[in-house]
Amino acid sequence: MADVDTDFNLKVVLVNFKQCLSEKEEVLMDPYLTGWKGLIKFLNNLGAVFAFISKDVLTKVQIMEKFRNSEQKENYFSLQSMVKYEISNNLVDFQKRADHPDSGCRTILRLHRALHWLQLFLDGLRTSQEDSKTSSLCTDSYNIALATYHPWLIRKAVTVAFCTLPSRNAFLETMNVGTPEEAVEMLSDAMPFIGQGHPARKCLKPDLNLGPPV
Ligand code: 1PX
Repeated sequence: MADVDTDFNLKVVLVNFKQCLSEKEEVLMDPYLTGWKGLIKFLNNLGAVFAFISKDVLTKVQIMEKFRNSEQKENYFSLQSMVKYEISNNLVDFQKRADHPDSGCRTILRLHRALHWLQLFLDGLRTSQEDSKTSSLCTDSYNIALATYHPWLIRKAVTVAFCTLPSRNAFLETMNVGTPEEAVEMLSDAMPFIGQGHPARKCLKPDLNLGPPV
C-alpha cells in the first residue's frame, strides 16, 4: 500500500486547487481542503523542523472539516457561502478573538495568506537561477505574504526552518513531476491559474469596514 506521507505530487495538488473554482467563480471547500491535505504531505516530508508548521495547517484543515461534517455543512459548501452564513449570523470575531475563536472566516483567511506565500514562492522558484538559494526564495516570499501576521517567535522559528531546505534543484525534484526543468515547465503552466485564487481572497474582505477577522 502506498505510504500517504511519501506520495506527494505537486501536479495532483494543483489539480485539486484548480477544481476548487466553480464556473460561478465560487471556491469549493472540499477540493480546497483536499489540496491543503496534499501540501501537508509535502510538509511532512521536509523533516521534523517543519512539524510545527504542518501541525498548524492540519489543525486549521480539521476545523474546516468539522464544519463540513456538521449540521451546517451546506453553509460551508463554498468559501462564499461560508462568509455569507457566518457574517449574517454574527459568527465572526472582528475586534478580538472571543466568542468565535475558530470561525471559518478567520481560519480560511490564514490558509489563504499561506497560499499567497506559496504562489510567490513557486513563482520565485520558477524564475530564479539554478544556483539561487531555496531559503532566500522562501524568506523573500514569507516577508511579503506572511511575516506581518506572525509574532517574533514564529518569524524566527520559520527563518531557522527555511535554512534546512535543500538546494533549488533538489527541491524541484521533491515535487515528483520529473527533472528540475520539467518542474519549472509545469510551474509555468500552473502559475496563471494559481493567480485565479483571487476571487476567494476578495470574498474574505467583504465591504463591511470591519477589517479582517482576528
Ligand atoms: C512543492 C512546493 C510545495 C510547498 C508546499 C509547502 C506548503 C506550505 C504551507 C505553509 C502553511 C502555513 C500556514 C500558516 C498559517 C498561519 O499563518 N498560522 C499562524 C496563525 O494562526 P493562528 O491560529 O495562531 O492565528 C500560526 O501562528 C503559525 C504557525 C506556524 C508557522 C507558519 C509559517 C508558515 C510559513 C510558510 C512556510 C512553509 C515552508 C515550506 C517550505 C517549502
